Amino acid sequence: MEEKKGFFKRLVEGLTKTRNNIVSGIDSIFSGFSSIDDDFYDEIEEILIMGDLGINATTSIIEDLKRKVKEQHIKDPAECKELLIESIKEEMNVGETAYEFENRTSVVLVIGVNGVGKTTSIGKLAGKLKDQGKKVVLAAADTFRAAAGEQLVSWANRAGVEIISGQEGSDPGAVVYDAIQAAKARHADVLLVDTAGRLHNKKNLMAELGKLNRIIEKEYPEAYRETLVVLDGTTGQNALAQAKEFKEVADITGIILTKLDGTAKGGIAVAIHSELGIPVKYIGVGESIDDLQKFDANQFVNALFNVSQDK
Ligand SMILES: Nc1nc2c(ncn2[C@@H]2O[C@H](COP(=O)(O)OP(=O)(O)OP(=O)(O)O)[C@@H](O)[C@H]2O)c(=O)[nH]1
Ligand SMILES: [Mg+2]
Repeated sequence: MEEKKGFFKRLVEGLTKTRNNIVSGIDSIFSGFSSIDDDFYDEIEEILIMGDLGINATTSIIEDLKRKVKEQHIKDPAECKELLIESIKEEMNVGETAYEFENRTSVVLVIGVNGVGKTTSIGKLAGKLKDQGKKVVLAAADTFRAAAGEQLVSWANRAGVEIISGQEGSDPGAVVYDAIQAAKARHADVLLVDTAGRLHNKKNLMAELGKLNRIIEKEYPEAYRETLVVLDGTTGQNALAQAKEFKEVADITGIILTKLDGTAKGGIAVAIHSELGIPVKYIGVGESIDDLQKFDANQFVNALFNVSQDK
């Protein structure tokens, strides 16, 4: 229980900027309007769009809110807050968000553009899994620059897990191959693969991912597969655009949304669910090893509106 409290508090703190951006505006609408009319809905709509929830999600949330207001014969704008929170939660419901790979022998491929937080997220995830008693191996398949490998080595040390690296400039496929052999030999539970984030054009990205996927399929067919795209939450709509591009070339199974602690654009998590139907599985709310959390839409929206986690 104690741990859970700390966990929710971290999330609430991490989302401070987003909350200030969305919620203070919303609250002033709820208290500023004396009746529920088109202007009232327009103002809410504007706040949600400014909060990076995206046009699709916002439109659908407002429609849902209107329907609820009508059905329940609500007259007082102040009563709409609970309904709005409910509508946002429903918008994010994309079915069961699976963490199946955590309990299987699995390979997790982590992809994303430059600097979004791939390596950091892998380090945090490794620490999390290790704490659950899992045996974790990291593959430093970002061989593009030496510093990338060193960065992952220091995360491996921090998390207390093994790492397989290659020389700078060596073939990422060879690193993945070696890492699979190591994972098998050591009976590892989860193999986390870090990849290079240099801006790929679509063709290169497809070729590279195709190659890694073939190696994994051939050498480790029994492994459960997970492909996570890391997105930098501070980039708002840009993150959404990146996710769309990755979705076109890879079978993405989930999103890690990072840097939510430093941004007012946390609403993008809603847009990703709503527009892509891909679950956000983890969120980064800081730079330390404990700052990666499983994403829970219910908890996220509660933290966003600073309402108690029991709701
Ligand atoms: N505040 C904050 N910073 C983060 C978070 N996740 C990552 N960072 C920081 O973002 C920067 C880039 O993180 P990396 O993990 O190196 O990103 P990357 O995607 O591996 O980058 P490349 O390998 O260069 O493509 C680092 O300074 C991290 O500390 C987060 O959740 N919150
Ligand atoms: Mg990296």
